[in-house]
Amino acid sequence: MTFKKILVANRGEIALRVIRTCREMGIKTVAVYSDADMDSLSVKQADEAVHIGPALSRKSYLNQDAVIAAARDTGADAVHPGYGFLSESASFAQACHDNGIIFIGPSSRTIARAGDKSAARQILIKMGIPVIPGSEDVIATPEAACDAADQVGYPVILKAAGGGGGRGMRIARSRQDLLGAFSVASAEAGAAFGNPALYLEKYIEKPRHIEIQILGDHFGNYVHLGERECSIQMRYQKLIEEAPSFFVDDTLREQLGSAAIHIAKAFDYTNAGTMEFLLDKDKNFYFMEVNARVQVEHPVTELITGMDIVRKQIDIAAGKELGLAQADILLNGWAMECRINASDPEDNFMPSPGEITSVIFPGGPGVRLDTHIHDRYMVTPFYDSLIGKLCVWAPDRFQAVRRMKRALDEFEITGIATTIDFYKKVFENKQFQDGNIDTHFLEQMDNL
Ligand code: MV4
Repeated sequence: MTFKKILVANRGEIALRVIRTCREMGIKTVAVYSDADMDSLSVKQADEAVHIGPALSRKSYLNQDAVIAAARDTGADAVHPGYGFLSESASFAQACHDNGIIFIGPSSRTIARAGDKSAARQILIKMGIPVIPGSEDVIATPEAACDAADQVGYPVILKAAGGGGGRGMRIARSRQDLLGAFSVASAEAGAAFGNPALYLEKYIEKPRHIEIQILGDHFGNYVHLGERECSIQMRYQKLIEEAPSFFVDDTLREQLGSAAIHIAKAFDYTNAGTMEFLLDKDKNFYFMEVNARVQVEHPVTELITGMDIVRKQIDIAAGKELGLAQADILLNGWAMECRINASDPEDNFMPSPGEITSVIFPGGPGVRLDTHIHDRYMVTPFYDSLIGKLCVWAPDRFQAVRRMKRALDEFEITGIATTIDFYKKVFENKQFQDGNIDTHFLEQMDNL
């Protein structure tokens, strides 16, 4: 089966990204847009466009009924959710299925199972996949937390059972610390997720965040596409990603890839997915979570494998076999991505919406820019501040760093604040250039 028409249930650079692959595949596209995105490039480049509501996400891009109605009204065979918004909504995936529309992603059941961190943890422990040592389930009292900490040893970290991203997290290096941290973490978790429940884990000092891209089809075939190094984060938001990782050797890559495919099989995972791991300084790895969507940073994997991950997503959703064996996946060269955000590094990375009065894009050998912005584009305050991803490929990391510096120097955006100059500083940093990075790098980087 091949799709005749795909509705792209997203906006901005990822909507454009999906439309581009559809056009190359000869598949008609439907864009959806809110009041704020009426003049967006994805609306211009799609074959059709459907207005789905006001700027507020809840009333447009998160409005499941409006998106399903747009797909039905335009006769779309399938929906590509991109990332964010409805991309990891089990109920949306189910609603697509119930309306005879193919959801380009894992099944609703898989999305639900991957989203239940505590149940996922139990499944993986039974399979012998390394998960971070910690409490089996949520912890009811500070004293129970101390008992769990005595089992795994200090330092420990308290985490919110109701959601990730670091909110409600507290590190404790002693019993005293833990007794004091428990109520604060629980209150923060309750405020952030409406669920004060906490669980506890052994704290991994200065970990690296490494993730493995996998592809799985409906015939039980799986491959992994190597790792992405995602440790350069600010307040748990990824800023710079690269593939491969300076920290991962061939043996570790094979171990991580094999673990990722085992996890995918355990979740009966189909389509593109990412398994996130934390690595300690001794290269021990621990499963953290499944991301059941195409990720922002997928281009760095595409650049070193020569693959089009969105095309593979569409082919798998259309019932095609992977047509790839692990031996076919060759990693060539080095890729890096800088997330260009409309936010001000001089003002605590506060969002900086407004009109782009002029833009000069970088280009030339080994430069890829995934963006929806243009001259006079109005950056809206309603959505994530990501306005583009500047990616480079080069034969090795040293040349990739030099190419990224050259591309950043070419990239000019006026009218709003952006993270471009911040990245110039990072790429001048000796520690970064030497690949000596972990999740605490930015906190420690001098002259931020
Ligand atoms: C951890 C950790 C160390 N030990 N868990 C941050 C948000 C959430 N995804 C999990 N996070 C962490 N969990 C244990 N047991 C360190 C972090 C962490 C982190 C993880 C990935 C990427 C960036 C990070 C930045 C700070 C802390």
